[in-house]
Amino acid sequence: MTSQSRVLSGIQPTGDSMQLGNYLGAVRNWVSMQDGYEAYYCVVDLHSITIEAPEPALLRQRTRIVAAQLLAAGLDPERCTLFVQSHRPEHTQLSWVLECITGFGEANRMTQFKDKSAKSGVDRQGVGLFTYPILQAADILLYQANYVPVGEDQRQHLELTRDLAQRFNAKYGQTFTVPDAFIGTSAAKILDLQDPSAKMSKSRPDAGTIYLADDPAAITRKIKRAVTDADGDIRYDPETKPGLSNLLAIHAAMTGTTPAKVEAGFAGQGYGQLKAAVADSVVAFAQPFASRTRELLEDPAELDRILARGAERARALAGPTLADTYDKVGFLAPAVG
Ligand code: ATP
Ligand code: LTN
Repeated sequence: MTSQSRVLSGIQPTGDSMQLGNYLGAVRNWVSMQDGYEAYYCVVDLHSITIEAPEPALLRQRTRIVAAQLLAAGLDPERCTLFVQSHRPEHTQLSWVLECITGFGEANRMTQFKDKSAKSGVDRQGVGLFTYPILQAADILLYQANYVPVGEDQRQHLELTRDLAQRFNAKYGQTFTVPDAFIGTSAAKILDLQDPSAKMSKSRPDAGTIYLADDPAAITRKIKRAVTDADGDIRYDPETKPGLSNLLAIHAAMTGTTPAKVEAGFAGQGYGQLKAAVADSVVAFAQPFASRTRELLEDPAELDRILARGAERARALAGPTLADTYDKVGFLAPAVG
């Protein structure tokens, strides 16, 4: 047995495809962390109903789509454990205990709740969105993960997870590994192409979001119409030139270099040339990715088998952590036999 560090991360099956920010900010790192880490990746369907639950058949379909896209992106079920959150009841079972040690004010400080509930208004928002970060903490702590590869927007949720792990450990004795966020650099926050003050997201208007399932013409159109600025200078400066810097960051991530090198390579050229190059680099990835995803989706039974095997493997870690937690809290164990 090796004692490799463990990683765990999750993605919601919201939308009909992942978007470029999911891939560059998180999933790309999931793929590379399969080597050198014991890796657990989860399609967090429970989290995905916190804003609004889609038609049941659509949610099932989206769950398979995300799983297929993760495999198309390079996850290998032989080298990682890929599973669906709702297949493991331990997630909600641990979440309850963590909810009971989370302060109301502490949960209320989560900025994602404020952002996401603004649309419907807090009074009409379901309570699940409020407790969302606590379920996320349960996802992570059940597996004793050391690292959690996520985008920048998840930093605060990881802080809460660490706080809850430390609080529980202090009260009941060592139970949970305290995880670290693993957040990349320039691609950790890909911005909306139409509104560079917001992150790119599946739940924002289409024009600002590149879905990896978009066809080449749509990808090219969205990038050509991306909001930049009027000074015409190709310079990486996320503070004063967020739109343009976002394009440089995307191009750098897609071509395996740094924004500074992309900037240098485009010295003296115009925004049009840069945008054309960015579109080409994204299309070069998205096209084979989309056809691989389609192939995988043609055999849903095989996808379901991969996910079932993943859930079985996940049980080997989640089960003992939950049992230990319940025992420490003092829940009477059911008699055996
Ligand atoms: P939704 O709009 O439904 O909230 P989302 O597109 O924000 O969805 P999630 O499923 O919540 O995506 O996130 C999956 C992973 O992708 C997380 O690690 C998250 O931090 C990362 N991520 C999401 N958007 C971006 C982005 N714009 N840039 C970098 N990383 C991102
Ligand atoms: N909240 C995360 C999704 C998520 C997650 C997790 C990420 C749910 N559970 C556990 C890492 C680890 C988001 O990306 N919005």
